[in-house]
Amino acid sequence: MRIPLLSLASLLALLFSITARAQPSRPNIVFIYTDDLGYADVSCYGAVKIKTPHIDRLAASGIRFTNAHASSATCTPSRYSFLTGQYAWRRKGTGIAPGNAALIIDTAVTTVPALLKKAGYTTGVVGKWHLGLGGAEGPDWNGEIRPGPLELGFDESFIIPATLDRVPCVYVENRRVVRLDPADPILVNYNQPVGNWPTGREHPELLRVKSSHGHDNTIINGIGRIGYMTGGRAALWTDQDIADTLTARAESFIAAHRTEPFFLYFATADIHVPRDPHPRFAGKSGMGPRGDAILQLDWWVGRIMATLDSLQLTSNTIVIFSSDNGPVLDDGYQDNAVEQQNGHLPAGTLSGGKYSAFEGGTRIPFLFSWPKAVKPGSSKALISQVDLLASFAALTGQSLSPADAPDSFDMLPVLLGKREKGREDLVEQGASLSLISGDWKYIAPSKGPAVLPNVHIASGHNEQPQLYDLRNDLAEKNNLASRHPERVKTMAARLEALQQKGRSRE
Ligand code: NG6
Ligand code: CA
Repeated sequence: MRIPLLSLASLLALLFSITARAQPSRPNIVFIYTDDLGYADVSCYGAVKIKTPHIDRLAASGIRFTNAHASSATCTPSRYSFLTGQYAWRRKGTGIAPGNAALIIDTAVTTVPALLKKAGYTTGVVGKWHLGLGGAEGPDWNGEIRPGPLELGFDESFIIPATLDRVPCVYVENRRVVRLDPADPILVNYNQPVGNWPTGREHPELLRVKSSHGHDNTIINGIGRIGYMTGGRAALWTDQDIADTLTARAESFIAAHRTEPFFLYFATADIHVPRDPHPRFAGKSGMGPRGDAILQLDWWVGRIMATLDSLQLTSNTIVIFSSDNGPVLDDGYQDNAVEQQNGHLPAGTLSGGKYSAFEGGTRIPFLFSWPKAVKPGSSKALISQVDLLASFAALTGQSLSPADAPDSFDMLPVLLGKREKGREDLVEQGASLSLISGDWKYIAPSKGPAVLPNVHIASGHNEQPQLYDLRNDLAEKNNLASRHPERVKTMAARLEALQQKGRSRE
């Protein structure tokens, strides 16, 4: 039988389209990971006192998740979990890292960038790192700083080593401190003063921003920091320019790799303390520096989106926007965040915030935009940033070995808006460990103050077990543990089993 030429061509076209669809897809991925941004700090999650049009644009073009979580209520463990797909509480040494800590991630484990690199992605990190650098001795600030991001699968790296409020206040590009003059070596110490630069404790008169608690060691740019440093004068960052510097770096990474699939982990410095935004944002929110930092953050997002637009990459780029933990007003500087709150509720109706076991600690904004493949909407599915690794593996057609990302579940269908059901359950790490299972949340008993000193945040500590019905009591006001002893027992046993097993994925 002779097949007419035209139908042969259409048959081939059909076959081609089937194979093309079966291929794993390789959209670009930009993960915008903000610092200390609360669930309701942006207008698309209910803020009314502040407007965040660029972040709202991502919500309008993608899926807005209302039950998404950072895996911890502080920075280092959340970032650890995102990059490794393992709950940080499984590993010692993953608490808030000092600025001279050694790298806390084992270079042998599968990380998000290493996984994506295997799928042909060019990978880059720009922004806050806070996962330690260097071997057991910590980083050699004056030499080659390794291991670090490049040993974990990033092709390029331009980072703030720890936090804005921790020394050394310098950028590290790949394995070197940027603009370091070898004649002026950097010395860092977290236990005792080094050199003779003034400290906030001894010279409060030199401070532009006074400390409210801590932050009274070496003064850099008129701000007292955590830790002591001296040297590296030419390498010091200028706080008010950090947003511009990092955004320019992120933009040039995108532009340089526009013709290949790329993954950019863009970890913003905003809105962590010290909040010292560029003068063009200062005073603009009417809510003090914390609000101004939110405006600056929104601006960064706008710049990234404009870059993608101008390179015609928006349609096939996944942009994920999220935060590493919940909000805090006074995190150690007298910057009027409390006085100028102006009725704004950073965590909305949730209780607690940063450091807390309540939902305010880990329930965060999470937007997933991929115009080419995802219809806009919202989702109540339970998901965590720890799931991104397994989801990216699915996206790029890779399978995980049992040792990889032990707490990460493939949530790709949920992220793409094709499935409503998220995880069965999730462990949250705040002042205590909690388990969310369906509508229920169990907080394991723990000792500690009910309200955290200095930051004035409800901790969630309680020596008795706590059980909340999140469907009717998202604010976790009504402890139902004594009414449902069986449920408490089951959930406590499940949490215990997850701890014992060392993994969540079968
Ligand atoms: C705390 C700091 C706080 C912040 C936090 C880490 C004091 C008194 N408080 O110890 O300011 O730096 O650590 O924040 O020093 S995180 O978002 O990086 O986890
Ligand atoms: Ca943080």
